[in-house]
Amino acid sequence: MISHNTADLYGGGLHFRGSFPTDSMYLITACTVTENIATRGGGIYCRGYTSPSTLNCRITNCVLWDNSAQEGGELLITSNSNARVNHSDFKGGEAAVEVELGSTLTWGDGNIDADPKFTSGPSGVYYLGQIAAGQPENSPCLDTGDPATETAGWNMKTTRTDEYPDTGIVDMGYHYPSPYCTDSDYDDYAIEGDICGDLDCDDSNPSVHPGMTEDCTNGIDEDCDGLIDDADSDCGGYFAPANAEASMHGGRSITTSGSLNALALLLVPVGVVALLRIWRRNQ
Ligand SMILES: [Ca+2]
Ligand SMILES: [Ca+2]
Ligand SMILES: [Ca+2]
Ligand SMILES: [Ca+2]
Repeated sequence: MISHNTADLYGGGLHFRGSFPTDSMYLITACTVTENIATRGGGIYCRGYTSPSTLNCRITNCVLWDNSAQEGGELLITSNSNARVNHSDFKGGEAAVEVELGSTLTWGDGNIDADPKFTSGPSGVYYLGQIAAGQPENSPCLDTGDPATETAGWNMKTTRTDEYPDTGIVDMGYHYPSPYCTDSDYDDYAIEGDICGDLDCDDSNPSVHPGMTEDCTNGIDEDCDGLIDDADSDCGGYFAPANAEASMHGGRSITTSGSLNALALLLVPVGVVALLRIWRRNQ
């Protein structure tokens, strides 16, 4: 949420600048940038460095509304900048973006130019109007973000005044925290699961959540599927069937696959020695 800032010259809300010789990439997602003022680039100012384009500004799932400037009220791209906008709500649409000095604008899919119908709620004034939360009409920003956006993180935050989390396709614009979802380790997964997305099985460890890859050697179930290290199919799941079979036959519960392995190593040589003895006796 970036609002009510003023810059004398460039970028009332945000000012991105290219570097040399390394290309720069800025990705701005699910932001609301509103009521900022500058001389150039009221909402966002993207400036490259040298030719060819060195700066890439990517704006997705955002609302840019009611920013103002003498040039480029919502967005100004200049000096070999290379910007791309998709699934965002821009006041004035593509025509309101100022493009100059060797810069390019890619106006991608899903952009709209429609009043976002901001409404006041428990934590601010930029919630999105929604009939389901008690407002008279729906904001055009509901469920109109990029469908390819990962839901983790957004589905435990909210654009609704009743603070119910964002479900389905991500909404455009800033998402406020939702009291329905608890995420103490800030890894974008909550302990409630259900409407808050996939369940975080350890909310004190940001390296443990359903989006992690299982480390096969550390005794921790980091991807929260209930299976640890070798038992997890991500690690081959090699010993899992043996454990399942022992349990099916009413054997004592074997908790570690390592103990099965050790037992096999012990029994195989004993069996071979016994067979050798029988063979010698019969010679
Ligand atoms: Ca968490
Ligand atoms: Ca966690
Ligand atoms: Ca592990
Ligand atoms: Ca696991």
